[in-house]
Amino acid sequence: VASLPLTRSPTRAGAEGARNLNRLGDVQIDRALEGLQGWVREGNEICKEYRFGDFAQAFRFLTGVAFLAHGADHHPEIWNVYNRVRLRLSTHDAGGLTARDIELAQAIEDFL
Ligand code: H2B
Repeated sequence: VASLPLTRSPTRAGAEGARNLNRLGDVQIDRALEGLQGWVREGNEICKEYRFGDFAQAFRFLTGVAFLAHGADHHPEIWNVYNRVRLRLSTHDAGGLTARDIELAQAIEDFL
């Protein structure tokens, strides 16, 4: 494919500079999830399933997620069938959940 027109947003947390790879504890994760509607914890990941009106809406959402992920240099596992989207987030470099996962999930919710 030709170059993607994805530009990095300098305002996005985690885009540049020192990377926080401190794993969050169970209590911190539970507290963070209270503010993230529909997100659930599954082991070392947080996940959410979205349902849209049709494929175009689902993929419009995913296109926005791609920009957010690229800007944050943090990338969800993405699953899509027609109007359904599932996102899973984990910090592979840390072997668990970190603030980067929570921040990207929050940015995705803000964009929704
Ligand atoms: N995304 C996710 N979800 N977890 C990571 O640990 C991660 C990432 N690491 N995106 C980043 C990229 C790292 O591998 C690169 C080198 O910045």
